[in-house]
Amino acid sequence: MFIDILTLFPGMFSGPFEHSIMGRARERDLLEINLVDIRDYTKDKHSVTDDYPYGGGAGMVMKVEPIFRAVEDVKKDRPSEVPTVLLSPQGRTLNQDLVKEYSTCKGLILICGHYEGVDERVRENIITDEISIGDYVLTGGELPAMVLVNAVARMLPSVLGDEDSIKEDSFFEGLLGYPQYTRPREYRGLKVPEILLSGDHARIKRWRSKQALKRTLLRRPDLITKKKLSGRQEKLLAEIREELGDDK
Ligand code: 9D3
Repeated sequence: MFIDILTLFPGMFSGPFEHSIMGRARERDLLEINLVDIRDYTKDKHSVTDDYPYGGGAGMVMKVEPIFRAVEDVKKDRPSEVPTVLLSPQGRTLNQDLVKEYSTCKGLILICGHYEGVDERVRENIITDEISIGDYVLTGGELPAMVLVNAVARMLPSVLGDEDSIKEDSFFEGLLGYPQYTRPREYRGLKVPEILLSGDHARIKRWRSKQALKRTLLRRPDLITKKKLSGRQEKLLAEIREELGDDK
C-alpha cells in the first residue's frame, strides 16, 4: 500500500514511522510512505502556503494552489481510485470499521490541515473523505494522520507477524480487553487469578470472554448495544447481569 502524506511539517513524521510495527511494515514493502512538503508546490519567491481569510477573522487559511498542485503530482503515480482524505476537526470520526476499509485500499492520499483550515475549494474539488480522530482540539492534521497510518498499518496482512493475535482480535472484536498478567505469579502478596495458571485453555477462554464482556458492559455499554453477540456471549452476558444484580 502507498500512502502519500501532504503536509507543511514533514519533519514531524520522522521518528514515529521508523519504529516497531510500522518500521516492519515498511521494511517488508507492505507499506510505502511518501511525505510531500506542500511548500515545494508554491511558486512565489517566499513560498507562501497560507493567507488571510476572505471576509476577515482570526487566523490563516491554507492556500488552494499548492495543495491542488501537490495532489495532482502524487496522483500521476497512483491508481485513480485512491481516497483523498483531509484530516480535519469537521470530519467524521475515525473508527475501526473505517480503518479496516482503508487497509484494503491500494493507496491513500492524506492531506494535513493546519492553521484555521484549508480553502473550501480544496474540500469541494479534491477531497473524497474528511476525517477527525475525535472531539478535542489539536493544532493540525499531522498527529491525526500518524494515528490513521498506524491503525491502517497494523491491519495489513502479515504486518503483525503473529496471525494468532489477529484471530484473537476478531474473536474479541468490538469489546474492551480482558485483564492480563505476567510473571511473577505473586508480587507483594498480589496474586494472579488461579484460573490463568490452571492450563485449562477452554476455561481460560471462557473466563477471558466473560471478563471482556463485563468490562465492556460497565465501561462502554454503547459497544454492547452495537455489537451482535454470539449465543455464547449472550449467555455469559446474562450471567454477568445476574451477578451484578440486574441494574445494568
Ligand atoms: C473553531 C474552528 N475550529 C475548527 C473546529 C478551528 C480549528 C481547530 C483545530 C481548526 C483547525 C484545527 C486543527 N486540527 C486539525 O487539523 C485536526 C484535528 C483535531 O484538531 N482534532 C481531532 N482530529 C483532527 S483531524 C485534524
